[in-house]
Amino acid sequence: MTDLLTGPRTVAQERRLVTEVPGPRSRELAARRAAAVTSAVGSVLPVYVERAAGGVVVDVDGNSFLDLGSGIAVTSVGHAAPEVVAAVQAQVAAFTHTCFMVGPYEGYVAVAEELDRLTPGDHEKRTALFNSGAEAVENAVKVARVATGRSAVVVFDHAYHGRTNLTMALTAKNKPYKHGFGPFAGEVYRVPMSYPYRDEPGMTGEQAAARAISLIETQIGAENVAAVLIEPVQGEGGFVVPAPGFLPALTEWCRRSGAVFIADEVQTGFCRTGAWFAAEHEQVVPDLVATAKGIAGGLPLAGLTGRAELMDAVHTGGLGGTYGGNPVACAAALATIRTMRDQDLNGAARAIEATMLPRLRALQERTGVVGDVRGRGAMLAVELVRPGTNEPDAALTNAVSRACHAEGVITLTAGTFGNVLRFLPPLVIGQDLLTEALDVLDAAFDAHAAAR
Ligand code: PLZ
Repeated sequence: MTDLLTGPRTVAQERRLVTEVPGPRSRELAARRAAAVTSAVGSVLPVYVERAAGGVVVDVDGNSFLDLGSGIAVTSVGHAAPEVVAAVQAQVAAFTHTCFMVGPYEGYVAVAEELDRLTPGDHEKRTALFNSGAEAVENAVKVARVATGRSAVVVFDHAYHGRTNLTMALTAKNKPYKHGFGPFAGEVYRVPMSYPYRDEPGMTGEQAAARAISLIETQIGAENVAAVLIEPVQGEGGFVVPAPGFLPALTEWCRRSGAVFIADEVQTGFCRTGAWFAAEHEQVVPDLVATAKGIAGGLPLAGLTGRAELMDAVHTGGLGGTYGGNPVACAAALATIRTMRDQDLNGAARAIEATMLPRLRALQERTGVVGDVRGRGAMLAVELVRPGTNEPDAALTNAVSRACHAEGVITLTAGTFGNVLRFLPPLVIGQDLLTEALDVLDAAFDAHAAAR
């Protein structure tokens, strides 16, 4: 068992419950929160966090949780990764902010160089930096519209792209993301996703693409489409991996039609799926790539990277923001990317898949409530259904997830129907911890699935 040194105290890489969950200090904070924080913002865990390192999160009562969520695919490099902590500390001491639009600095340029190098394709690229995934996606749409002179944006069933006004329109699911918040931005058109578990059996990726393209051509018109925007593996929508051939067929259609193909790699990017970007699994080269989350080890940063002729089509001053590419976040990103390279975290993601997939498949065999096991690398999920059917079982999904929390394992749910249990461990989590977390998951299923 390794202990990670993070400042004045170490965080043992172990699961350890020393109080009930939530403990007394967490309950106290929950009461203060209820009186001070709007109930419109929810939290998955019933405990409040005091420290975290590597693959472990410690709460204010001293309970240690194994993390299978990474703060929604953010701390891929591990909590408080030593290289990231050191880079952030050095940058904070040097300067925290000038605004890149006022006084530029090297960190921003260096992150752009990395993104231009790492994103798929060896064409000439340019990058702009922002604060959040939603902001990167919004700016992708702005760039595509200026570059094409067209306005329509095509998105997919089950898509998630953010909570701002434009990205709410791009996001599919009503509750909790959109309900009551309209009217939404116009010129957004939704077409069917390739969802192998729920599509007609045997439907190929090419057939699913043809289904979407037919709608685009008849209902929007190819010549009106500025962009086709897609998550190569859907995140909040339930880790839906499209059938092979779907993404290549869509990119090919975009090339032919003069539309911009935008990959939203906010959740899938930065080694999460065992590649720097999920588009690589099918040799897809997007015109624009939106990134965030895993890019900066927990500091808020987002990127938009793409073909130089598209990114430079926008007038100077057309893109920006006060904090976009903040120097502390850029320092964190450079250290994160260096660590991912040095520690081969793509290999680590594939090793996590090799450990987890057989266990999840065994769970499917054993319990009869797992309709589908899917994902790539360290982005894996099970879709829960009533035995013998494909009817979503959101209640069971929540019960299993909460049972994991009570036993010291952080799990997250997802999916249009709320019936997907998803796993996004920090890529540095030890194999021993991963195995222990899977044992806890097994027990949670045994306790709750039997009654179905
Ligand atoms: N695109 C593919 O996954 C964020 C959202 C959690 P921001 N996903 C987590 C929630 O309920 O708000 C996400 C994503 C994809 C865009 C976004 C948006 O990224 O950094 O949250 O704006």
